[in-house]
Order: sequence, then structure tokens, then C-alpha cells
Amino acid sequence: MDTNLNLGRASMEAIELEEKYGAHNYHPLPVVLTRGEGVYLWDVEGKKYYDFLSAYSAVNQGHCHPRIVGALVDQARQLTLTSRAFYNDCLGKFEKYITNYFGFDKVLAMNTGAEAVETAIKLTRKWAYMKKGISQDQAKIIVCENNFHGRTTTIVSFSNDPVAYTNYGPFTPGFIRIPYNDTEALAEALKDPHVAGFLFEPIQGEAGVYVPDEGYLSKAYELCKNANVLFVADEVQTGIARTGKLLACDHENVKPDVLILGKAISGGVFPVSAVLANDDIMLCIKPGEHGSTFGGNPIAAKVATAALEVVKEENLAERAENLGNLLREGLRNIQSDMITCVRGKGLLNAIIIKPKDGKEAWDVCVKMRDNGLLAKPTHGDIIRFAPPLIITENQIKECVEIIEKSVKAFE
Ligand code: IF1
Repeated sequence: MDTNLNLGRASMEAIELEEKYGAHNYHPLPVVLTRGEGVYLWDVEGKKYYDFLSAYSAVNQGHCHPRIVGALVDQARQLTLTSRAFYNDCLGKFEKYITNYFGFDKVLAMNTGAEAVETAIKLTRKWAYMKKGISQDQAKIIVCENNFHGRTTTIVSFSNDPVAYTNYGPFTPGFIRIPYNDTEALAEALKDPHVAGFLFEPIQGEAGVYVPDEGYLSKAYELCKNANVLFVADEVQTGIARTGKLLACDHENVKPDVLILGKAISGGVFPVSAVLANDDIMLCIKPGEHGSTFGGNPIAAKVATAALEVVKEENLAERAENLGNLLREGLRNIQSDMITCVRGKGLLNAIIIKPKDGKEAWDVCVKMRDNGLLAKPTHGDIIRFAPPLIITENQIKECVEIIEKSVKAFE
């Protein structure tokens, strides 16, 4: 456990409880939050922060958005869960709304991003056997180096991050890993007649906000179409307006065969995820062949509907596009040899920190915390900057000043 955190007593008490009674499966930044509103968070000592992580892009609409919380509270008072053993008056309306919203025939609602990725993997395999004619148990799915699609045993089976997979074997077979942003490698892998799908992130988030070359998505789409392979887009982190378009795939006008959504689909208010596809794919799953107790429950249906309405009514994609440009311009103007790279799309951004006198990205994040802005490093030297999309120009400018002041503290 971190020592000499110089935190208030209430913070230390909360941290000590987690240390004693909770699994040690995270190493959080030392701050204990108790309230969120819009772009702001408050800790238990009453200190106010800008949220520059948005719960990893789940809070695109801002913390505790009144419309979304209202939908949660109203439905929670009426009917929370029926399971799918029976119908209810919320799911069908949500299914109609979200399929029209994204332009697909059907949706399969789940709860977490990983569950939606697993659903997409099962759906792709089903389609391979029932429609493409691949022989039983021979279906393969192409994935990319440095992928992050969740933490289930099957998903970490195709990870190349030892932290994600070590001591979790034996692993699920049937995955081919190729370099990201490399259409020649994809073309080569697609020569295998057993390939059923290509599962990818339009921008690799956890890997450090890797934005592929212009044209990568459309070329990859074309190669998959020509090989009769499903184009399976994991937009759990890049979707819901985060990168300046409703979907990151929209930047190249490619429409996935299978679309995976999570996180901000519910504005961070309730666990909701979804897989969307057209009938020729989605109807490969027959009654009883997949599902989950909470998948598509009445609260999830109402919360996600409200969260998606907010995205459109508050023009969050356009905001992300414009404010992302402002943020990257401000970050690139910071004169510091600790910042070696600024990259991103819309309001999904990252900087790379070169260690200086033993101080690294973690220390910069602790300093930003002291200066009133919360962010967290990934892979040691990368700091992700992903504020809620409702942030204003003036707030972006103030946050750039906080980031500059924090980095310069190590000069
Ligand atoms: C943690 C990372 C981000 C995702 C993509 C599926 C999922 C995620 C592209 C699974 C989830 C979360 C998981 C969360 C932290 C966060 C994360 F650092 F872990 F990798 F965002 F980059 N596809 N990402 O990014 O969705 O099951 O979590 O709902 O595990 O700490 P989930």
C-alpha cells in the first residue's frame, strides 16, 4: 500500500477499508471521491477536481446527468428486473430506439463491455458455421496486437499483455493476432479460409490511444468484405461520440457487420452493453442459446434510451470534435521536455511522459490531482485525457493550464 499519501483522515479511512477488505486487483490514484456533477468530482475532504478520465469514457454525458439519473429513479420505482423469461414494456421500445439510432436490424442487450465482446465472438462463430460453412470448431477470429477487449478468460486468451493473461491459462483457441494498423498483415491472415471475423478497436484505447493511419479502417473493411469475413468493431470506449463522431468507424464511413457498445451507452449510470447486427447475422442465435439475467432489463432500457437521447440533443459528437482540437493544440503548446507526444481524436487523447529525475507519469498524475485534475497513467508512461464531452472551451483552457503547471513542477 502507498505510504505517506498526505491525505485527509476520511480519505485514509476509506483507503484502509479497501486495503483490508477488498481484493487488490487495482492500484487506484490516491483520491477518494464522494460526489460527481458534470465535469466535476469532489473528494471526501470536499476538494473539487476536473474529471479527465470519465471512468474510461463511460461518463461522456457528464456525472449524474439529471435526465439519465431521472430515468433510472423513475423506472427503479416501477419495475427493475423481470429476466427474459417474460416480456416487459421497456425492452422492445429500447430495441426499436437503439437499432434505428445506429442503423441495424437487431440488438442483443447485455451488461458489461466484456459480455458484449463475448457475445460478438459467439455470434461471429455461429455465423461462420451456419452461414459461411466453416467446419465445426474450426472458426478463427483475427485480433490485433496490444488489444484490450475486457478481462474474461477467452478475451485474455488473445491478449499479448502478460499482466492480462499470466497464470490464467489454459486459453481459448481460435484467435490469430496481427499487428494493428497493418492492412498487409490483415490481407495475409485473411487467406486462411477458416477466418470468421476481424475483431478490432477503431482506436486502441488501453494500449495508449493509438489512432490508426487515415484509410486503415476503410481498407480493412474492404479486405474483410472481399474475404466474406465479419467486420466486428469494438466501440465500447471509442463509441457514443467520444472521438468526434457518433462512432469512431464513422470517421471513415465504414459500417461494421457487428457493432459492440458499452460504457457511455448508459452515461455511466448503470451497466449496459449491446451488440448490434443485421438479421442474417443476429438470427443465427436461436431462443435459449445466449443471454444473461440482467441483460436488457427495464432500468437498463430506460437509462440507455435517456443517455443516447442526451448525446444527440446536446450535440456531444460535434463538441468532442471541436474541443478535442482545442485540447490537443493546448497540450502541444506546453513547453516541456517531459511531454514527448500528444495524440488522439475528439476527446479521446493521451500524452507520453518521458521520466525526469526519477519522476514519471504517475508522479505527474499525483501532481495534477493536487492541482485539481484527475487522470491516470496506462502502461507506465502514457496519460489518457478523456473529459466528459459536455466540457466547455473555458474549462478546457483551464485544464490545459493545470496540466502545464503540473508538468512544469518537475522542471
Ligand atoms: C478495467 C482498460 C480502458 C474496453 C474496450 C471492452 C471493454 C473495455 C475497448 C470491456 C473496458 C475498461 C476496463 C476497465 C478500465 C478500462 C480500460 F484500461 F482496462 F483497458 F478503457 F482502456 N472493450 N475498458 O476499453 O468493458 O467489461 O470493462 O465493461 O478493467 O479496469 P467492461
